[in-house]
Amino acid sequence: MTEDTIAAIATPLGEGGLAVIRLSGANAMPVADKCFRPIGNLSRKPTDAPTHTLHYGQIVHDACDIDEVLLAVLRAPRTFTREDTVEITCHGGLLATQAVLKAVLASGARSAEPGEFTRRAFLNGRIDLAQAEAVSDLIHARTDLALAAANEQLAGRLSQRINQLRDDLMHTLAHVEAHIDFPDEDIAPDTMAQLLARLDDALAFIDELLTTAREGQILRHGVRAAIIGRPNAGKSSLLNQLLGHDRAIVASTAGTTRDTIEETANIRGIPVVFIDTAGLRESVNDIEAEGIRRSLESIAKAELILHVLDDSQPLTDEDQEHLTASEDKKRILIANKSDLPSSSGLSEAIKTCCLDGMGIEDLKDAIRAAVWSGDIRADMLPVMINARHQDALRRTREAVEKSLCALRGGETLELIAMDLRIAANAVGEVVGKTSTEDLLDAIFSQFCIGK
Ligand SMILES: Nc1nc2c(ncn2[C@@H]2O[C@H](COP(=O)(O)OP(=O)(O)OP(=O)(O)O)[C@@H](O)[C@H]2O)c(=O)[nH]1
Ligand SMILES: [Mg+2]
Repeated sequence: MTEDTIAAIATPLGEGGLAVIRLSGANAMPVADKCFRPIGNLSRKPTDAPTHTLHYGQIVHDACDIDEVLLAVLRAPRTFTREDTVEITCHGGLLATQAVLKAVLASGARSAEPGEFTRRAFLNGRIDLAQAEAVSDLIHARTDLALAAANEQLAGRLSQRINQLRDDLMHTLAHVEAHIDFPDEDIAPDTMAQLLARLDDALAFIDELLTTAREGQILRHGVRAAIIGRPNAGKSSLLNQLLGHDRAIVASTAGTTRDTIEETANIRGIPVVFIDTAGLRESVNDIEAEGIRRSLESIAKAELILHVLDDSQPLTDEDQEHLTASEDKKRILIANKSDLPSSSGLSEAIKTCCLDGMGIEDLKDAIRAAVWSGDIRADMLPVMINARHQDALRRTREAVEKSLCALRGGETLELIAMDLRIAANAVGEVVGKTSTEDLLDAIFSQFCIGK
C-alpha cells in the first residue's frame, strides 16, 4: 500500500480563492511530470527540480490546459509524510479543483484514503500515534483552548510523558528478568524496596494522567448544558445572551419554546453545547407535552444543568420539585429578572437580567468553574488524554497494580514479569509502539480525506 503514490484535495471542498492538491509517494515527481507543463525560464519539471522549490505552470490533461498553478516540489525525508511530496496550488472552486485532481490521478496516482497522509507520517516515524491523533484534534478544535491542547500534543508533550513511563516500566521489567536468570539469588531487601517504590511512582503517574481524561473529553467533544426551568422564566433569553445573538424565540407567552434548541458556544475556552428546553409544567396540550418530554430527556443527558428561576416571583411548588429532581446533578441556579424587585428568596443563585446581559459574565465564570476541575497539576495542563489513551492507561494501571501485589506477596518473578510486560505494552499503545492494523484503521478512518 505505502508503495503507491497517493493524491487528494487537501483544502475544504467549496468555493475559495485557492485550493491545494497534495501528492505523496515514491513516484510523486514522475506522476507530476506527466500532468504539469512548466512555464518560463525559472520553472522546472518536477523530476528536475531541487527540493523545496516552487514552480509556475499549467496542469494538462488529454492535451488540454486545465488550470494555471504553482507547484511545490518537496523531496523526502523533509516532508510531512517523509515521502516525496508535491503540492499543487490551483484555483479554488469545486470544478477547477476536481479537474486538477483528475489530471493527477490519470497520471498514475491513486486517491488517498481518509487520513492516509497522516498514517504514512506515522508509519514512516515522522510522528507517533498520539501526535497523529493531535492532527485530527487540531482540525476539529472549536476553541482556542482546545487548539492549544492539540498543539501541545502534536509537539509531543503527551508522548514524552508516555515514553518516560514506558521506559520506567521496561527498566523495572529488565531488573525483574535479570533475577529470573539467577534463581538462586533472592532479591536483596533494598533492591526490593527500590522496585516497589518505582512501581508506586508509576501508579501515581498514571493516576495523574488519568485525571486529565475528563478535561480532554470536554475539549474534544464539548459539554452539554441543559437550560431548564418553568415557562417564562427566561430560558430562551438566557440562551440568546450566552450565544451573543438571537437564536431562540422569546415571548411573554408561557410555553413559547416547544422543540429543544441546541447551539455550541465558546465559554472561556470550553466548547459548551447549550440546550434550550420547553418550560417544565403540567402540560395542557399534546405538542407542549412532547416538548416537555424532550426537555426531560435533555436533562437526563446533560452534564450540566442551568436552572433558570424567576427572581421577581416567589418559588412555586413546581420549582421546588424540579430543584429536588436535579439535586444530584452538577447544576447552576440562576435568579433571572433581577432587574425587577426580588421576591424569590433565592440566596445561592447567580443574579442575571437577560434584557441587558447583567450577570452573564459571572455566569460564564461559574460554568467554567463547574465543568473544569481545578485538580489538574500545572505541569499536566499541556496533557489532555482522549478516550483511547484513557482505556490504554487503565489497562496499564491494572497490570502495574497486579505486579505490585505479586511482588509484595512474594509471587514468582515470572508472574511479575508477565504483568509488567502487559503494562509496558498497554502504555505503548498510546504512542503506537504497540498497534494493530485494526486500531490504525479505526483511528485514521475518522480523519478527512487529504489529511
Ligand atoms: N424583566 C425581565 N424580563 C425578562 C428577563 N428575561 C426574560 N424576560 C422576559 O420574560 C419573557 C419570557 O422569556 P423567554 O426567554 O421566552 O422565557 P422562557 O423561559 O424561554 O419561556 P418558555 O419558552 O415559554 O418556557 C419575555 O417576555 C422576556 O422578554 C429579565 O431578565 N428581566
Ligand atoms: Mg423559551
